[in-house]
Amino acid sequence: STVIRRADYTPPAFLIDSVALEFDLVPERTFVKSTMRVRRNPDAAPAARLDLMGEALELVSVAIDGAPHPAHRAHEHGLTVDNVPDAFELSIESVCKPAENTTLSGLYVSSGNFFTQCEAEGFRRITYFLDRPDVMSTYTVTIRADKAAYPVLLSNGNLVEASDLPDGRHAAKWDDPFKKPSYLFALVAGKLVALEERIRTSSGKEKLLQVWVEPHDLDKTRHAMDSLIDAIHWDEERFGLELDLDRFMIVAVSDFNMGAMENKGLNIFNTKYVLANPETATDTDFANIEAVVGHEYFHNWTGNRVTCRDWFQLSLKEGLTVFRDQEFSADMQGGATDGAARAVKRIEDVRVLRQMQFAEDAGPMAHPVRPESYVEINNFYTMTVYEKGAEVVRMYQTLFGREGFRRGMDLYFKRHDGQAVTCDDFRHALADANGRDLTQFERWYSQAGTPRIAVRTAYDSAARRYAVTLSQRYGDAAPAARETQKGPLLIPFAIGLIGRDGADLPLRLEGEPAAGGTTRVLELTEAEQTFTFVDVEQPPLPSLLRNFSAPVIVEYDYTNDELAFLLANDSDAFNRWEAGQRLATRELLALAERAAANEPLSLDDSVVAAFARVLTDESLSPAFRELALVLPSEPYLAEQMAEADPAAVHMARQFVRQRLATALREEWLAVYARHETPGPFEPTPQAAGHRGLKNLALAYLAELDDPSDAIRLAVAQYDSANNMTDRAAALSALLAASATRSAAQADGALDDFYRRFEREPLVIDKWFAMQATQRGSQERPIIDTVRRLMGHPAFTLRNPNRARSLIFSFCSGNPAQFHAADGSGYAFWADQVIALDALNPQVAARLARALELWRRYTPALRERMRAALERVAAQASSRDVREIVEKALA
Ligand code: B3K
Ligand code: ZN
Repeated sequence: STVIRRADYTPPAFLIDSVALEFDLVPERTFVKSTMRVRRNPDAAPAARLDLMGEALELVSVAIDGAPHPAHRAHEHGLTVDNVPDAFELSIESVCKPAENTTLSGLYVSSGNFFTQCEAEGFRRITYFLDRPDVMSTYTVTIRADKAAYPVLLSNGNLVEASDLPDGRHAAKWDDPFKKPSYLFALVAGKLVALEERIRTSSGKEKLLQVWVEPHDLDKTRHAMDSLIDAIHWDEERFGLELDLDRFMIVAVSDFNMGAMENKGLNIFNTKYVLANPETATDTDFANIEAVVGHEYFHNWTGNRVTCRDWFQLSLKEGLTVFRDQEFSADMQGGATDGAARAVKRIEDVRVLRQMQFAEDAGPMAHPVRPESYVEINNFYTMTVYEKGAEVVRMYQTLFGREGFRRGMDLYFKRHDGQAVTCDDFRHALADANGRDLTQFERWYSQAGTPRIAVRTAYDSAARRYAVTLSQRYGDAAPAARETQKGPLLIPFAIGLIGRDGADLPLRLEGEPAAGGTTRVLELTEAEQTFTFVDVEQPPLPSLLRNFSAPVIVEYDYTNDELAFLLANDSDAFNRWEAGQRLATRELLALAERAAANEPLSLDDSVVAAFARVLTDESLSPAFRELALVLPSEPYLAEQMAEADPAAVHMARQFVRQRLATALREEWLAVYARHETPGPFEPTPQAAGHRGLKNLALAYLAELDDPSDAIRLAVAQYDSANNMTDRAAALSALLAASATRSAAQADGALDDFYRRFEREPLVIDKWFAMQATQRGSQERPIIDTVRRLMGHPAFTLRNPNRARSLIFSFCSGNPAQFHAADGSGYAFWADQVIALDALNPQVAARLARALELWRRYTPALRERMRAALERVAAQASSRDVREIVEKALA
């Protein structure tokens, strides 16, 4: 397979200044005419011919300046046009086949309506083009279609004409005044209705906002609209960025490969990130919708107005836009100043980063934030590019403060509005706006792997000095990561010192005239460096990497008592949580080793006591307590073992859950009662916090040997719930309790849930996912349930959400069952990757990644995984899946 390398970038030989597209929409054969103004790129080496990309197209005709142009050749990857002048009008007619397009890339049909998805390289499946992000053009789009079947016709920008045609057809013409790369093109046609709002932006201009959905979903659009309005105002206030079009549209589609897409003025969303009302959506769904609506909207500036020169620069827009949506959600939850509320969002984000991105960095797909090469670009929409990329952007803000970061952003737009640029351009804008040399910081973009920072401390009571020595190294990184590593990083390391009474000590570094502040951002630039604090009255306890100031692993040997003290006292809410997680992780890993050796398990009372304090501390927010009381996940724990042993991890974690449930039974019951939220449903973060803590209590109570309390509470909660968070949590608790007891109640509730929500596909996805992730046993392996559900009439592989809800949920969300010793999970995985590959390579390649860490597992599992991987390598045909399994096996 062909490897594309960053080092090989060359500018395009031709530019396309404008495109006029005409569509005659027919599901089986859609006719497309494209008329382009083309000229030679003065900044590129002269080329003998014009090479356009094209895929799965039928060529009809080629003309230059109005005359047929026979000197052309269509081939598997596109169209070559010979004998072209320096500047000309190129017209191409072609046909594509939306109804048979199961890849959901390009133009396709979903529920009888037309949709497009062009990022990264889908536009070439619609028409022949220079389908690369550094070719930016203005677009006018004329859509013609049957009026009864497709009453709504949408594309980017402004509607400039609408008319009726003979034979029951009609036409609409759209004009997008902004130059854009082809990956931001969009078209939608079908039977859709919109929730509309008119708002005024900061400059006083009126804007039309629309959320388009199928008619039966109109009652689930309010939250998406509110989120959009909040996002528009937030970007004005925080970054001075205004909506630039007169109209902004969001369209929901149920068949979609990922979350959503930021097409200019016409965002297309997976229904999962648009549709919500209290009956169908959980608090998590509400929060995710706000985040994704924000994310896609923020792309209008970070991605669309300033775009990527090439796909290696993907994090330029994705890392930056994830950072922006994280800050948006934090501001919406906690305002700009409520540190404890902001910490909840930070904890959630770091948890994802550590569980998913750190794992990616430790395996065969490890790559820098700005990758050096790829086979299939769609495989590089990764945790590293998105989440680690967001951490890299956050570090600028940590180094320069909010004002300094804003100065950098302002300069970035001043220099690059309307351009396709690189990660270096962004870094230079931040550096220049703040008068800093950020040469060393470039390594964050080019080195893969997760840095480890070992911390040593020494207190000199006579001199009242406290020395903190930080040394950075990469661990035993995967080979893919190791070969990128060149030298030490610039690491902003936030630190505080805590006194015996639990209060922060004022900080004064050696050489400073006076003490100032209680948190310092140390700048670690060498392999090893010592920072000395002076006037330190008493031996302090260090609070390290506050607010997770860099995406690194901190190694420091706290005692259990010290961790309990930090959990109770640290003024940095993130580090309070972190202390609890460290404590739990250490105990759980020790227990997993014992479980693997068939030794008896026991849990230290001090650990139970530390958790009891959090559980009963009503001065802490419910949302924070919920996060602090959730044990580290099984995949995260397995990843910390020398050899991952999912069964042992599961045993250890279940043991601790049961111990905490039993030892604190009265406390869980009390918390459950205290945090019940009677009255009408409110989707606020506060109310969500109460629900979250209450439902966590229910989940712990379901772990008791005698789960009858949990069953009683869950049945009542299920029956009386006025929202999906409570109803789904009750059902989950019944499923969990059914592992020991209440199979009847669980089955009854499952049936009721299905019947109640039969017409709500997103809720039925939850129904599949809950069953795929439930705990199993020797007598009741969950793979049997999953196999049975594959035959359920509501199951289909063609809908990505549905495939994810059953198959991905099992393979990635139920590790103890998926990694069954007999290899049945792996065989199932291989079958499904191969089946999906024939329909939708992008979705198949995501599933293929479920086995990429196979070398990290115990020998028996490893061999069975290798066999499954080899079977997929032999049978998969797409570039997407081949890249994943070949890298895994290499
Ligand atoms: N930019 C899109 C992702 C496209 C993925 C293509 N395989 C959504 C987003 O990040 O906002
Ligand atoms: Zn994005």
